[in-house]
Amino acid sequence: MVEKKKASVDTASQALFEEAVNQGIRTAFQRYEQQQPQCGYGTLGLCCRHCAMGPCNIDPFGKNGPDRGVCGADADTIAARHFDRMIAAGAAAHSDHGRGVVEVFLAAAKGEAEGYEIKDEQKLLQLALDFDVEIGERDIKDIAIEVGEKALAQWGQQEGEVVMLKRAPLKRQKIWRDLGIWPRGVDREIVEIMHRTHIGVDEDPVNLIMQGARAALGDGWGGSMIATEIQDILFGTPVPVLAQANLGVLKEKEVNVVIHGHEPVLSEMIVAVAGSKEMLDYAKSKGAEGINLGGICCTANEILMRHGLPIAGDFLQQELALVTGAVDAMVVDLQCIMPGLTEVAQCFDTELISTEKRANIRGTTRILFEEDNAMESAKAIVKKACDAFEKRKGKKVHIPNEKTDLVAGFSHETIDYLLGGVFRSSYRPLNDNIINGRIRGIAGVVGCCTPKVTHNDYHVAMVKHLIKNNVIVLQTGCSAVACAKEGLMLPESAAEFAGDGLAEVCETVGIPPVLHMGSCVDNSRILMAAAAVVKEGGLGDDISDLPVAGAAPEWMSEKAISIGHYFVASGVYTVFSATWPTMGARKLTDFLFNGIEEKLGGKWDYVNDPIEAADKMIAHIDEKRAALGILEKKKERVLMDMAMRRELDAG
Ligand code: NFS
Ligand code: SF4
Repeated sequence: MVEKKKASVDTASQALFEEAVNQGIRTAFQRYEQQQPQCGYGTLGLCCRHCAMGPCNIDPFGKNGPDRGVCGADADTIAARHFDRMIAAGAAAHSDHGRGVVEVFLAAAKGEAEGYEIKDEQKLLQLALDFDVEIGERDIKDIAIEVGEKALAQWGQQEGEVVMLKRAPLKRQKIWRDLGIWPRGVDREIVEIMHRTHIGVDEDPVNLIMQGARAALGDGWGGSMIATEIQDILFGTPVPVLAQANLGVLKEKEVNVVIHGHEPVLSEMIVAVAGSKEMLDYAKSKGAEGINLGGICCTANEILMRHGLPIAGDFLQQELALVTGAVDAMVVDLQCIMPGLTEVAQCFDTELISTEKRANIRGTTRILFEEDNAMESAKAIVKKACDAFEKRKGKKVHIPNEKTDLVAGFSHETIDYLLGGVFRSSYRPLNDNIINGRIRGIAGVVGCCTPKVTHNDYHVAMVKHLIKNNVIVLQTGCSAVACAKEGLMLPESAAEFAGDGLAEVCETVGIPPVLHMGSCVDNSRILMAAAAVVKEGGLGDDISDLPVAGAAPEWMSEKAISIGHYFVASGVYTVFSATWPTMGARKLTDFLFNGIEEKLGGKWDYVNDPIEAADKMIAHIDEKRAALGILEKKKERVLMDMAMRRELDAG
């Protein structure tokens, strides 16, 4: 018998997974097993139900089964339409998040949202320049209102160009213009995908994928980037903070409030309220020693980056957090919230509170959250948690010991500042160290976790392999949480895990070899960093010239496909693992993995083994180094050093 794969490489998650099994509680891990075997047509991208003549399947072996749907669509058309709809959904999720943030910002600027204020004026002025808003002697409030209005208009813009893409290198901008894929408006490109993928509209896989690029660019350089910028303006641009990660951050004797989801407009208010004397007194009146906040999913990354609050866990740990029995309230807004949570919460005294009009989850307590009642909602939530604590007090809990220190807060600005120093912040030292070969290249490793592979295994293996080979790693999302738990986000980890060249740079600057850049909308920070490296000079004049690569080794969400596609459309070689959604469509897959590079300079790849995937990223990085004429430098210096060290080790 084949031995069953472990649920997780994270020992805290593995223990809680077993605890759930013992207690007869179902989580995503068991539900995944119950789904086996999963539909082969769906897995290969060969199932279409875009109209009621279907559902239609294509025979993946090209034998006696159908090679076309009822309407005549072939495998490549069907899979391309499906791929585009994933992009549309992902781009919509990020962008709708961005829109929500801009709405709160605008209300705050008008003085209609109590508790919110402008924290980063410098960044507001920067954004004002992007949007051609006059600064002069104007009042900061007036500038903010005009920036907010112009930013909001990006969603509904019908013609012209989404503004933020102008932050990309000029050569990249020309590629987008020449291909006709510069997004006109954030919403428009998403709607156009829905139209073009309706029965009987766009049949050509290449044409479909290029529209996918247009919508994805509207996400990465549009909706997501505006979300990041406005969040920084409202809540502060992240600077380095020390924090902890994993379920060991829960505290038996305190009221544990776990905030799960994505939009910081809610979590920021809860953070503000939970520290108030009023709430602490209330908690104490219920017998608790304090109020302890922790985050799950991207909300975790948001409150970590700006407040140093602990990360309780990643996507696959949301149910396991409840299995500890120690979570008094889990507050959710939207995205990546498993409906399975309610079933788990029912086994405990946990208050499951949903806060979003756009996302009702049956069986939760509804405390709707809007900008004009933010404070009261946050208070009501924390009080509910305290009440739940009173019920939980004295009962057995299963809080694991694991909690790992990490340093986070690496916004694009932080990197700029740390590398260049206070008087001349710049990316020059990074570029120089890439050119001289101490740093071989840069990898963005991002995305979700999925029960399709052992939880966190691929993230950790890939990132360790990359830094060992002197590739500095930038991270966001649940991938960042996985590596934080593993201890890779501490400056000390450079000496332990990184290759000699990278370790030397990290030690000199005092940074970890793996940099936490935030939530998934903050992948826009990685785009900004890439643009800054190009601008700094010496490494070509487009993102596609850089020795960089991207990956999402345990991806599962449609957002991840949108992110991957805007990386590809920005010129980056991007590798996914775990599964690939177009595998049954040969011509389409060949276009995504090869042909698309001719147009966009970046391309997709799928490699299931994380080490092999990392090796392909490194090979790509070396190819780019060779094209820049800097490959040899790396060889002389780093490989000799490593060989020498090996000799020493052997002796
Ligand atoms: Ni990103 Fe954040 Fe995690 Fe995946 Fe979900 S939380 S937006 S989608 S699962 S990384
Ligand atoms: Fe079948 Fe075509 Fe309808 Fe899809 S759109 S379900 S392939 S008939």
